Amino acid sequence: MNTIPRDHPRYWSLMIREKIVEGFKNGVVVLQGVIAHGRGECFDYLIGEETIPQAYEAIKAAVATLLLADYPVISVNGNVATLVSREVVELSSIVGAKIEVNLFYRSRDREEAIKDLLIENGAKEVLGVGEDADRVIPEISSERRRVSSRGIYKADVVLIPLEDGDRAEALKRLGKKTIAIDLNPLSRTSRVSDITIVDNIVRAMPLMVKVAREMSGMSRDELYKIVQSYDNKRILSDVIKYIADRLVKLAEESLSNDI
Ligand code: PTJ
Repeated sequence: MNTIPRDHPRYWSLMIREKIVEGFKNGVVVLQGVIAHGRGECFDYLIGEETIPQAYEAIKAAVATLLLADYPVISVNGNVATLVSREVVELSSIVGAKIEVNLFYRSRDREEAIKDLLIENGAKEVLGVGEDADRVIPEISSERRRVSSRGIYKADVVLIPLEDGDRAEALKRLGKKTIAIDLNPLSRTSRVSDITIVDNIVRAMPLMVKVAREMSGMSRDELYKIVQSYDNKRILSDVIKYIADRLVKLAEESLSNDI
């Protein structure tokens, strides 16, 4: 990993890039994942590289949904594994979710590398690797269609960070509740999901772990109330307005700026 000077104004962003590059070198992240990260960075700039109130509201609804679920599953791809394996394991143990590897660019080597990384970070069981991906989601042609009968296939709620739109739609058709983490509020995944957390996964996942710890003592009634009052269409619309307002403000500020 390259050393980034701590006092560099974009230290954190550059460190995250280094993690993605390291994941690529270790065979966890695919080259297309490096590009996808760049798209994410662009949207992160637009929201101001912080967890905005709409994302926080979505996180609370997501955690409540996971805590209420009968059979929740967290779907993990290469980018997710390299950035937040530890948090995936922590969240899964608090909400009682299974962890399943699910890849767009599937290869046996990548499945194993991601499983190893999750196990290194404390996972006891990782589904969706090799023969365990024994079911197929109908109507999807990508490798994302392969799922485990003990995992996503059986799940009532699936957390799908950095997902592609096709599978997000297919999971909905199968009657699953989906929770997306996606910096792009305009993506198909964001629009078809029941709950969309528009935030960088490196901020969203640690926050989900914290919120899950806080909410794990709540009664089912309290959790239901949080889920029932949540409206994803309103949240997405508010996120887009948030970005638009922020850009207008920045444009006005730039007029009075000397640089
Ligand atoms: O590991 P694989 O083989 O499953 O492949 C993973 C990628 C990410 C390459 C694959 O799922 C893919 O092509 O995804 P998309 O369709 O590019 O969608 C990824 C979405 O995640 C985009 O909307 C990005 O803006 C968003 N995104 C990228 N980085 C982050 C992010 N969202 C939250 N946090 C990020 N760090």
